[in-house]
Amino acid sequence: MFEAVTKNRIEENNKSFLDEQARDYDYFQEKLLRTNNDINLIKKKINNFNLALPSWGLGTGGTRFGRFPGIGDPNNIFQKIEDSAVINDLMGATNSVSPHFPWDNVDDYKELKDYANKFDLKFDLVNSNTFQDQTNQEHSYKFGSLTNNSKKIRDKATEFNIECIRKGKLIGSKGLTVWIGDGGNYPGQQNFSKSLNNYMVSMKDIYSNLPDDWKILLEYKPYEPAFYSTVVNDWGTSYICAKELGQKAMCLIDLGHHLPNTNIEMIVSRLIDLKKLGGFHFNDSQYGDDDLDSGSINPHQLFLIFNELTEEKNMENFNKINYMIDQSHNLTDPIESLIQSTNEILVAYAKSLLVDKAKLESLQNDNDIIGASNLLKVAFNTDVYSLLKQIRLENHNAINPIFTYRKLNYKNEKAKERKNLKTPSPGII
Ligand code: AFD
Ligand code: MN
Ligand code: MN
Repeated sequence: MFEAVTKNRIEENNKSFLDEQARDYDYFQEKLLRTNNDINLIKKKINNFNLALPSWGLGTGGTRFGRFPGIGDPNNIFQKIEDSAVINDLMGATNSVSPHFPWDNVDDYKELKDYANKFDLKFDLVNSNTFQDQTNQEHSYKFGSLTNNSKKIRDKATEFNIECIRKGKLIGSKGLTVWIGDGGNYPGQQNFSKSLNNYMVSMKDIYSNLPDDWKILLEYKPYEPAFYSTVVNDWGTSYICAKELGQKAMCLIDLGHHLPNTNIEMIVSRLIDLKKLGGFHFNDSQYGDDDLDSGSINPHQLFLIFNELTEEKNMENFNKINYMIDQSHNLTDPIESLIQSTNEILVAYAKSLLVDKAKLESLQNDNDIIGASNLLKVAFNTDVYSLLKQIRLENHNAINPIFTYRKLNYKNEKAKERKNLKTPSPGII
């Protein structure tokens, strides 16, 4: 750590916040003393939490209407690693990056691994892109990839996923996330049963190439780019497929991949009990797969999700789940959005740890609805900013990361060496 932003630089900028922080944290500590909470245990849990950054979230995103690249945008995976290191040095909570192939293809994967290690970063799950054609691609994914009617195209998509596993092994990853854009726009276009069957045949092939210590995560999505039907449309479908594939296959919940008003925290609980919750893609949304910054629209939902994850019986497996951000930053500097989102996710986690679970259970048993609801509300309304700032201060990270980041003038400096390429980049997919 501190290869991208030096400790000195951070400590220098922390100085002006030390006084205020001491007072705020005193108050927080005093407040916690009045409850059953062990502050050191909470700190330890937060310190052990790791969130992966999406390589594709580091460049400016866009919508299908256009894209407005930011100043000093990274142009390749090496520059994205550098930007990720800035975030991790300031926040201390995101020590891994999740790459997307072929977007992050390089000539030498050992070099890539070493480069990331230099910044104290590792690689999280790898992602395969079969929802887009590459230049001069011979067999098109226009009508689907792993579920295409043509065996040739299905095989090509399958082989590509196997290639992602090979690349992932070289950079020390331990899993593959599969999201496909396959589906249809018109009733009658696709046979629901046949396409899901094709998916299973392709996935079984991919699964058989998975190393023993790897997992494969199945990401579902109800619509987009297909607007009438998608092949892996919901958590039930994803669960059935994961179950049939075997132990290493798990489900991935992307918060934006639900229809409005879906009770996502209940899906979390169901998948945990079914032993198939493998990972998250955090983001926020107002309407659909908006890929907005985590906690920017509905922080309460995020809190309720963590409240399920931190139930006593679930804590044992809490850190086995792969937590990741999956956002598209169309208007903001991605580094700032990712800092802010990381903080919001940690806020939700910290607040969920304040819920007295035993008390909640007894209130539920007594059918004390107001009591139970209030218990959650008190935790949700507790200001945990000073706790998170304290953790960062103790770890030599930034008390106020956005402030420190702005002082670095980082993107303007990078703009001198990074060309402002007008290449298309993922937007809201
Ligand atoms: C998609 C999915 C998936 C995919 C990403 C690519 O959420 O995780 O890898 O966007 O941009 O919507
Ligand atoms: Mn996703
Ligand atoms: Mn998405």
